Amino acid sequence: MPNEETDEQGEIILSDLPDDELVKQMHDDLYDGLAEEVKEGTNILLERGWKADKVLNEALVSGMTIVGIDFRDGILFVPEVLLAANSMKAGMAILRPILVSTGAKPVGKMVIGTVKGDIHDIGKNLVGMMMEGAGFEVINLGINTSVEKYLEALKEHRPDILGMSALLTTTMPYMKVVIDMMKEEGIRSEYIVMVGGAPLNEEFGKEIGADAYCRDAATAVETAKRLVAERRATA
Ligand code: B1M
Repeated sequence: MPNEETDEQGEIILSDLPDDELVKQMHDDLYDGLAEEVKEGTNILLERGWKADKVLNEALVSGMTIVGIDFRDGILFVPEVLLAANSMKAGMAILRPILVSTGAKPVGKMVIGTVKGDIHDIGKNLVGMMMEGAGFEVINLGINTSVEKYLEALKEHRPDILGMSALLTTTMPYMKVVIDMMKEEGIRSEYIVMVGGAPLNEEFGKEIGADAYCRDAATAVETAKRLVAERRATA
């Protein structure tokens, strides 16, 4: 028998759920890798007047945190996590135009990429999106970025900031490889270097010679604005 929130086939009708249950259902759908359902839920919350960053944090990022815990504990495996990641990206694609819409002229330029050996890109893309939303021009180099590719991009685009992301303890040392090569080439002081990713911390950022470690996308935006303003004031 269908109840108030299910249809004839017993499927849940997302639009009939109150906000809190819809968010929980979206966490389940993300966990199960159901991209269409995650997209539908994202649209429903926006139609109900939710701000894009609230949908992002409460429905998508929190859902991915649950996936991360079960991945760590060996309950979920790579194929399932890939499906979950794709569902998250499907929701993010809807939020992207809203998060980045800004008529202002660029307040600065950033080149960002996930370091060599690492294919995690959700957090890096989120940082890129939020930076664009704050008025920065962002050149996204993608994943598995070699030192050569970073340096080429710096020469080609002449950004204010180089952003690097790493999600693995085995790939985070590569950030130092890039910074050391910038020093070797005598170009380190021309750029602000910002780093981020779940296994990093403030101390690691200092140790490798970055200008800032950013724990999340919002911190990255605040830090970028502050450091660019400081640099321009002393130029
Ligand atoms: Co992977 N993975 N994964 N994974 N994965 C982690 C990172 C892990 C913590 C899971 C776990 O064990 N709990 C673990 C790493 C352990 C460690 O080294 N400490 C892990 C592992 C082990 C692996 C593999 C080795 C698994 C295997 O093959 N056995 C493998 C590695 C592949 C490789 O890269 N070579 C692997 C593969 C994968 C998938 C492909 C299945 C998939 C990635 C899909 C994709 O990205 N397109 C995946 C996923 C999805 C995860 C988890 C579950 C989620 C990551 C994520 O997207 N988080 C992750 C567990 C976790 O982190 N809880 C895990 C959501 C995102 C919004 O947050 O990326 O932290 P985050 O970004 C934040 C901040 O960190 C910060 O701002 C972002 C937004 O607020 N930030 C920056 C990030 N980058 C920044 C750059 C900046 C500033 C801020 O620059 C200025």
